Amino acid sequence: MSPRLVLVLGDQLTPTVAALKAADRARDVVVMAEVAVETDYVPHHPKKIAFLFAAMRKFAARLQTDGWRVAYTRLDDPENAGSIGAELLRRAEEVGATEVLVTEPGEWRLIEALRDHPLTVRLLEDDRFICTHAEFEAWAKGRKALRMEFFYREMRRKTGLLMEGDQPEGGQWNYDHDNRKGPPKGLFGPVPPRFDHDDVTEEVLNLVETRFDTRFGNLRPFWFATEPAQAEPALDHFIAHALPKFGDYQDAMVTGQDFLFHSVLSVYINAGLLDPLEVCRRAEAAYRAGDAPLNAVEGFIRQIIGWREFVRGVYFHEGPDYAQRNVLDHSRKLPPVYWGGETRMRCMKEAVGVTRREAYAHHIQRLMVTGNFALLAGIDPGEVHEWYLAVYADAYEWVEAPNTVGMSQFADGGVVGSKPYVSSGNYIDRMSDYCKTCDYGVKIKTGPDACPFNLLYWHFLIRHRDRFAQNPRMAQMYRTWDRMADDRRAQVLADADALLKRLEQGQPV
Ligand code: FAD
Ligand code: DLZ
Ligand code: SF4
Repeated sequence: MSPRLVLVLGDQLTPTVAALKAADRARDVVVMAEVAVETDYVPHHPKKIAFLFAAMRKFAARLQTDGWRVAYTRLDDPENAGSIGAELLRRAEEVGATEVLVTEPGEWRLIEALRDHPLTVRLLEDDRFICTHAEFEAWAKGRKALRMEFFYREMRRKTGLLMEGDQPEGGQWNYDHDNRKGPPKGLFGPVPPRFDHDDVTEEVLNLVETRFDTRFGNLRPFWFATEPAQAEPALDHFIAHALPKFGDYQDAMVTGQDFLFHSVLSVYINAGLLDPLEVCRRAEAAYRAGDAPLNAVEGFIRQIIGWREFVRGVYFHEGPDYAQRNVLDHSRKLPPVYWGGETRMRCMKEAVGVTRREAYAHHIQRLMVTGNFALLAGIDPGEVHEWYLAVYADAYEWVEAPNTVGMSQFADGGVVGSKPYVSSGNYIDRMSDYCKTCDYGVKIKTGPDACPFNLLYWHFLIRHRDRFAQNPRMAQMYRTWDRMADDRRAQVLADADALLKRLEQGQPV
């Protein structure tokens, strides 16, 4: 019998991934490839590329030790055909294969390329998720709106996590009302463990340094785990040191504290180095042992079996055009501040700064600083989407697009969230210490020193009044606007227009 090719992509680094389970190690050849099309379709952060290549190389070595025949192509291999599709053709000819087994990729772009491929490609559902496509479709069928909260309850029932029979632990499904504390002075969180470079990682770092030296993002210091034997201690560290306060300070932002009580595990979970269900079971065990409170553990588990599974369901349910949606018709270009350009805004400087250094920012920085600003300023959601996909080490379209295009930019018209996540500077002031050292005044509402969020917040609400005025959760804001004096309203809108003009001209704000 002729061999088949078994394609393993950079985020499929799990020994039991569907394509490997379906393959025969005595017959088939595993194909893994570092290719320019994947590194360049958006300008991925150098740390992300280094993480993926180091983890891919180690995974390939492990498969070989386990008896698999692996055809691995390095980026600088002179034979490198440059894309996943072309690499499959080259390897097929080499070994005489006509058929490919592949676990369904997490991006429509790649799914479509594989469906159109001249070889016979068998796409297998990725079963590393808790909810199958069929289960999500059955849940979504006939619903007027898809809401994470109701989906999440199904996932609690399915997994049995934090359940007492058929009831939620503690009597409530969601403890979010305990989870919105602003940061007290001097709050600091544990630093995630840092891993030394071995020879494999060092070789990858040298390659990435040479090939991607002009890209946005610092390659070094590089400290990510690149194999399960490192990712597991990172999980242990989170459970022991950060989980107990995860809930309380989930929304907090503190200057110089890049991680606070966040897990920094998405990069490992999404690439397949950690199993999401196992991560949740570890968190639940900490609760049962009395080592972490319910609000923290429920909040953490909800992010994984709730939000993570929900956004994946939405991505596949909505179809290949999802990332191009733009219902608010926003068209401004992404301003240079997102690429580290000069700014007077402390919050943007902090959020973009950690992104540049670590290929990471936590959820509230992504949602309520960089995301909020882009939405208020009317930036083209396609550009915003490409930015998030490029700069975060955990970003693949299945998870990034619903979070960006949906949750953050409302460009899907309310599929992911029932209202846009917008706020004035007041929210950022409450949840962070940023405003204390900002050149703008968070309490200033008009004029050159007014916080840009204060100006743009009203501008956004007014330009989209037709769409949002009837939303019961937003009606109060329109009443506040209508009660303002006419001259004040005119001043706010004129100052906001001037700010937007400066953005359009590429001037710093
Ligand atoms: P923690 O705060 O410790 O949360 C625990 C885990 O829950 C995470 O590791 C992650 O697996 C999961 N999780 C939490 N929130 C979400 C969410 N909204 N959607 C999916 N999973 C979630 N997450 C990504 O994994 N990849 C992305 O490309 C991505 N892009 C985002 C873009 C925007 C605009 C926004 C607002 C959010 C995005 N998120 C993305 C969700 C979230 O911000 C990250 O999962 C989280 O910041 C990762 O850091 P952490 O591991 O420390 O998370
Ligand atoms: C993100 C990424 C990058 C930068 N490079 C590669 C690569 O060289 N080879 C590969 O197999 N995968 C890579 N990836 C991940 C894919 O682009 C894609 O995002 C995921 O496989 C989608 O599930
Ligand atoms: Fe950001 Fe406004 Fe606060 Fe400055 S004042 S840090 S711009 S929210």
